[in-house]
Amino acid sequence: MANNNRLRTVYAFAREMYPKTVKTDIQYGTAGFRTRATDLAYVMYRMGLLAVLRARYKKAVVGVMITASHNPEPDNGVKLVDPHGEMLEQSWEKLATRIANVADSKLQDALNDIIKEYNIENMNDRAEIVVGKDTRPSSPSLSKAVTDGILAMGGKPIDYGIVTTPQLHYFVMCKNTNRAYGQPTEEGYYRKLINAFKKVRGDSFTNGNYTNRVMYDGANGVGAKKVKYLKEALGGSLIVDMYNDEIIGSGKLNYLCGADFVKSHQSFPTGVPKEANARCCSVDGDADRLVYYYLDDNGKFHLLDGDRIATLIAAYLKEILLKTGIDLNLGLVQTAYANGASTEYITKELKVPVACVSTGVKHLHHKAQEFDIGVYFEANGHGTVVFRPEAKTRLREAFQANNLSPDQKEATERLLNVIDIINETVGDAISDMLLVETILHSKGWDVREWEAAYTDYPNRLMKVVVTDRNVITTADAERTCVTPEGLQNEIDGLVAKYRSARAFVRPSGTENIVRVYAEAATREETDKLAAEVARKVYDMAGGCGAPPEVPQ
Ligand code: NG1
Ligand code: ZN
Repeated sequence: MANNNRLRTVYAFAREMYPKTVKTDIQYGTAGFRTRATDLAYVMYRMGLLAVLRARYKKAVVGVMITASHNPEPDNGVKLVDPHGEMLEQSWEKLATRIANVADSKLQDALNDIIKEYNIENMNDRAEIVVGKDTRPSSPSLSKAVTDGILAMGGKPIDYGIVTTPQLHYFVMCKNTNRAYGQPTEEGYYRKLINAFKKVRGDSFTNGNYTNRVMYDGANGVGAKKVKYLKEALGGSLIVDMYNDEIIGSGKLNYLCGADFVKSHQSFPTGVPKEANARCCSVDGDADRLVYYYLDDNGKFHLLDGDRIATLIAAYLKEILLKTGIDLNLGLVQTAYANGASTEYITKELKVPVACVSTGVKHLHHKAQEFDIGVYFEANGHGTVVFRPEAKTRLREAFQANNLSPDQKEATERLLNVIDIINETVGDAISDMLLVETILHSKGWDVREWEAAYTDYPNRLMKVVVTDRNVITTADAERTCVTPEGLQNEIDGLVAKYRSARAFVRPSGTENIVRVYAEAATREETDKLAAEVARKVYDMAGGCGAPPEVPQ
């Protein structure tokens, strides 16, 4: 009975304040719901409702983040965060899609179905829901819609205001581990990361060719806002020169800057001074992606993307692990978008096992958890390191026991501190930057020495607009195209014409397009292969608009 009253209130709110305004269906994709902010109020309200059911079902705190990451300012989006700070479990993504799309009059029934299916009995629990948002002008009103949904369902919203996506994941994890992971406050987050960073760095801020200054492109978003606090707390240990930190609502969020722009255009962002060989980095609009880059003496742009960050971290962790003498296994997880040269370097030079999984952080995160220490990165700069809880316990116990040599003890202490620099819940641009800076400092490397590990194969990413992207299905971590029938054969034939070539196609999970990726020995061959594959997709998978042009 109490349930029915509750759900009647939920429906009344929905009808009066957050009516469904869009007829077409929306899908919980790779990164939650993402579309024009003006179309999202009812979706936000409904995600507030669902978050409370999820929290009651898991008997834990869950999170809701309002952001559209690297998308332009008029867009916004929402994603749910599970109790250990991970992305929402896949089976609930389907429920999210269902709840977002039912008619107002069917909302009550749809919620009741979930309550019954998952046997959610504690409908009076004031489940805590942690809410955060990025700097978009649309975020405050959308956050209010989420909060209204939480309240209507009888939950307790905890509003963290403007935070980065990874900060929100961290807060959820802290709350559910009874603060063992850290204090669930922004101050607690900075304190944990910076204390560990300073301990590893010690008193000497420079080393060899490493200088303690980095040029930071904040994408005019939350990543810029938050680094202001970080800068102060870092003191002289790392000087972060900040650029692209325009105020909220300037319309410049992610515009010609930020990690996605730098990676996908493979070019220098606007707003950052062009200084030869200066180490620069960019974050995206919610600060969960990071890429590094520099301009050489001739003004040529060099990108150090997620693959480079992953290899740097894996090599460093392998080295310390060896010094500790503690037998833990280390692995690296990539997607098919990882540059082939990075995969060869990791397997052949570093001799670290590599796994390849489908696009989307949840796939990488889960695979990485199969190792004692799992490093994962998407080429676009989203990634982190996860440590198996037993592995952390073994390191702590070994450190406390008195049977390690001084070198082993030093290495174990260092590794334990490095773990605290890392946000294990999800890729975190701020934490990843502190980790990269720690490693470069420890190696005494400038950005060119970091880049010297291997040479990327030229690569090209293209988009093909088709009527229905779902006609493309794939297997083998997206590297083989299963349908339309015959397309993979055609791709194989094209790839065979070029040296050291590779290409694959897959439907995007965030845009209504098919993505084409190609790699080959030279830039010309790569561009030609990518265009030829794109043309095949256009011809065989229902392309629309102008066909992709193939260079002769
Ligand atoms: P889709 O649109 O499914 O390719 C893109 C990125 C993913 C991931 C998501 C979420 C590429 C090729 N794809 O997914 O890696 O970051 O966005 O933001 O970069
Ligand atoms: Zn992002």
